[in-house]
Amino acid sequence: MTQTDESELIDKAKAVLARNWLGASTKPAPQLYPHQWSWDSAFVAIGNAHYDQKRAEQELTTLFRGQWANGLLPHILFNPKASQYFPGPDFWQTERSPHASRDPKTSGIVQPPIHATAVFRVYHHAQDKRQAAAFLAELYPRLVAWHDYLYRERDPNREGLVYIRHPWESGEDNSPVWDRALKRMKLTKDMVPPYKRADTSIVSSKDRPSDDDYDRYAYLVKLFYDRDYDEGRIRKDCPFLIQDVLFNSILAQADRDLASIASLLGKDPTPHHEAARRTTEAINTKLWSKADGIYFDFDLVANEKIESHVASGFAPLFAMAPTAERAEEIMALLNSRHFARLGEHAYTVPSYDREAPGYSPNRYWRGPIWININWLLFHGLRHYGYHDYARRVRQSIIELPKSYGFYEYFDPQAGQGHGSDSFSWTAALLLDVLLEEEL
Ligand code: 2M8
Repeated sequence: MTQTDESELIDKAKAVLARNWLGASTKPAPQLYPHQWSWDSAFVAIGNAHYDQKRAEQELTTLFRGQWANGLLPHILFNPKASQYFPGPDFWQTERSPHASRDPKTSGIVQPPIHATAVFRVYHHAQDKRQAAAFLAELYPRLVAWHDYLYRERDPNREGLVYIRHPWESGEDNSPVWDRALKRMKLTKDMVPPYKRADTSIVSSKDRPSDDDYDRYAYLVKLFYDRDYDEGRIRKDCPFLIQDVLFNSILAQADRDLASIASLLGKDPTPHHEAARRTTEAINTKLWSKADGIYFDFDLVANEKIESHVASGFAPLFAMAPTAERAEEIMALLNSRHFARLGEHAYTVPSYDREAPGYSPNRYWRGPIWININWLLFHGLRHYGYHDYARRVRQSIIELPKSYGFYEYFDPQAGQGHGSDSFSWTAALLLDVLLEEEL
């Protein structure tokens, strides 16, 4: 890529983020996602950090305004000016919880906890370190409360692994990993609260989850508000409780970044290092499959591993969990016809095994490439010294939006974009890899 091409691409990516700016935070996409989403905002801040410190900080401080009194960081902060999204604030009924934020209104579930990592990166890139230190001091107690919430409420057996209780909490909503748990829910009409989808009038229904899945998503939300968002009661009755590889890998790295933040503030980093150690150890002991060379989620209701080959099963690389020997076993599967072989003409990394039944190059989280998963794997691969593969993943992060537009996800063979155009984290993470030093 020439310098001119590169600076044009950078300008285009910045324009996507500028277009999606809501005044104090960034929406993930112009129409499909009109509110503030939790992990999207963290990725956006990681991109912004390279050229607009103030905006990067504001993105995250705005997000934490929606934090609940018990530490829960909600997955959506609702934009009162936008109504075209299901489920909106009325559906969530979070006012039933004594802990919920009243203003802004929020959802009642969470998303992968990449926030401490984002906060640390914003500090790292800051030009004005005094301002950035004040930002760290403001967010540190909130991040601590967030991680405390996860370990206190979502890890009842103190295993070091936290559970998710809704596919939306994974961030990978329509992943095949949830299929069995969702099918297990036998629903009758009266169990599903009335609702109307908004997504399929904006993007193709071929790319999105099915109506049956949406019934289950809605049913779970009802189960939460019927129990006033009391985690003990939810845990007792919820048919969907899963220890997710991606969520816990992100948490382990975030614990480490929280430790770095604590040290910068002159506080004791030890508890955060200890949390990271316990979580990585539990990922390695409970979630690893030696036979397959990948990590599997664990279903706490069925008490079994979910043996599905998804790209986020490689996410422990990002958490630096595997030994070097285990990383070799992972590479044997990643660098194969199941995902993407080095030297073969395909973009990396498809979200689902290309040889698995149900693989689709265009259906939401069932095969297409997602830039955020690529970004996590890129960092993991680089850490383990797989530079050729890491370079290839980095190239996909750049090439796909450059050739096909700033889409939400991409076909691994054809490259074509799907879902929403002008998608924020695609732009933000492209900016991050372009503006970071070259490999
Ligand atoms: C998608 O999820 C939302 C629900 O949270 C949806 O489908 O309506 C996911 O890709 C999720 O990871 C992402 O944060 C969100 C906004 O980009 O969209």
